[in-house]
Amino acid sequence: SALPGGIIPALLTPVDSRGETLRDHLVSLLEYTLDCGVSGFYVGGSTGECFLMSVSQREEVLAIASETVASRVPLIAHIGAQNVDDSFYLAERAQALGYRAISAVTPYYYGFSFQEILSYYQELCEISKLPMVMYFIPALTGRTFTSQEIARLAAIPGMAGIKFTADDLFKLERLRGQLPEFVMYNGYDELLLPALSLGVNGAIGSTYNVTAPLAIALWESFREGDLARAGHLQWELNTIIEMLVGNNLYPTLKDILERRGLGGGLCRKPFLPLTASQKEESARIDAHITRV
Ligand code: NAY
Repeated sequence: SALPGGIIPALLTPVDSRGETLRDHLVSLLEYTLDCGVSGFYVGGSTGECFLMSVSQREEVLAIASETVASRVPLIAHIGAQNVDDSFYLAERAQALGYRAISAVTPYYYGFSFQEILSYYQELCEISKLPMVMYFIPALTGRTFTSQEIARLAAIPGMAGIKFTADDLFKLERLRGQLPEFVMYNGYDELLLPALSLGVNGAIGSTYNVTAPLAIALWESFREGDLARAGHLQWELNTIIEMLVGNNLYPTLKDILERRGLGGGLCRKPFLPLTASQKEESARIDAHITRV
């Protein structure tokens, strides 16, 4: 039924030095963020390192998340893959595992035509009973779309929403007005408050794995009309995000979880472990978050 709104972490995948998923660490991260009051999880996206994983590793993470969360909040499975058969397979698994929705990154690398991308989503939406959230991240796919093209994709039966990971807020605003029923998720945590003011339904982001209480407080301040407090919280969050992004984002998020005793583990290759000086910076960032 309904897609979740509110603050939704793009779930990290803790792994060991051989790239195997650390189940206990993943469970701790899920329980910790649930305690913070998040509204759902986006499982197996960019932050989950899906493009560095085998299909069976991705399936395993989808299964651990659904078993652990056990319907306490809705889950969205990112099933996009370069091999279409893998996407179809993961979409089926997501449905069997009780996911609320599937999501797929827009096909990338080969410079596909709009028609090719349209038929990719049409086919996925036909084979899956779950609603689809298209994952728009032009900075990483190298493929952007006009708001007219996004509106055509939104008209596919079963296409229920978009994860808008772009900083073109004019485009976001135009889409919001054009597609009042379409579920829109903000994808750049840096822009949470401006995106909220333009009417997004929720926010999916990597940094919420370690800043969920602050992001939820921002969300609630906005809802209560306390824009001064919401603006202050965005400023606090952006100071943290700037530090995180400057220190190698995903390994730093995981290192912070390790420091909190939640076990973030490592990232898959070719990500490198943090250097000694990056670890010192990570400790400073964690201390800073705790102070805010
Ligand atoms: C994903 O699929 O995990 C996401 O895209 C979540 C959105 C994040 N984008 C990426 C590429 O990591 O949270 C953002 C982003 O990390 C954050 O805004 C810092 O720039």
